[in-house]
Amino acid sequence: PISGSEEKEKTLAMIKPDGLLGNYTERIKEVIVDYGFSILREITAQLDQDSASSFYAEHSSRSFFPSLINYMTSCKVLNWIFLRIFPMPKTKKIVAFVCVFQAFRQSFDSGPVLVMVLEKENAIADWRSLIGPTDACKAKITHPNSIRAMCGQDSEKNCVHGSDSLLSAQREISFFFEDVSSVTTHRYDMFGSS
Ligand code: RTP
Ligand code: MG
Repeated sequence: PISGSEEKEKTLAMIKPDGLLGNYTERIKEVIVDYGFSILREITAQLDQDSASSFYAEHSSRSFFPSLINYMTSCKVLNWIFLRIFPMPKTKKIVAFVCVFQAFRQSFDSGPVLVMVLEKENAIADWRSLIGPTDACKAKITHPNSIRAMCGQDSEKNCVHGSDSLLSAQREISFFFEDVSSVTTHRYDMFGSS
């Protein structure tokens, strides 16, 4: 039998667009290393509508889904809107400018994400507890030492992601990394049954 204490678990961590834009990457990585995680792999990715929707597929029926997808992707409709404003009559133009303003705000909120595979014993639960609750406003009160309290803004722009179960970790790691299996132990390796 394989002893649990020798197992090292992997989880998927992500620094979301607000975290990258806010220059929190180095601070978050310091916390990661201080807490004994190894950063096995990392990539910067620009999620598009399809990839973000697929990554967060479990939330596709939630009311916050469209907003979540906008937050996680950069705005490609900006040019499209601009090209259509000039021929418009006055009232339509005003509406259009409001849309452009929103799109600008959106494009500043969004951008690439930094995706990492973290490894340690109990990595999934430990990373979740380190990032804190989903709502960064609440995190600032109830979990002031959490990463979301440090860098997040609200219930959506909460700076970081963490897999919430072994199944999610497996799915999410293989979403970004083809060649990383989600749980390894030296013993598994020794017996050749990774
Ligand atoms: P994550 O998956 O990103 O690690 O976050 P989580 O488990 O703490 O929260 P989850 O329920 O899985 O929600 C995924 C992401 O959707 C956005 N969200 N917005 N406006 C809202 O009420 C709301 N609720 C969730 C957040 O960005 C959340 O991290
Ligand atoms: Mg989640």
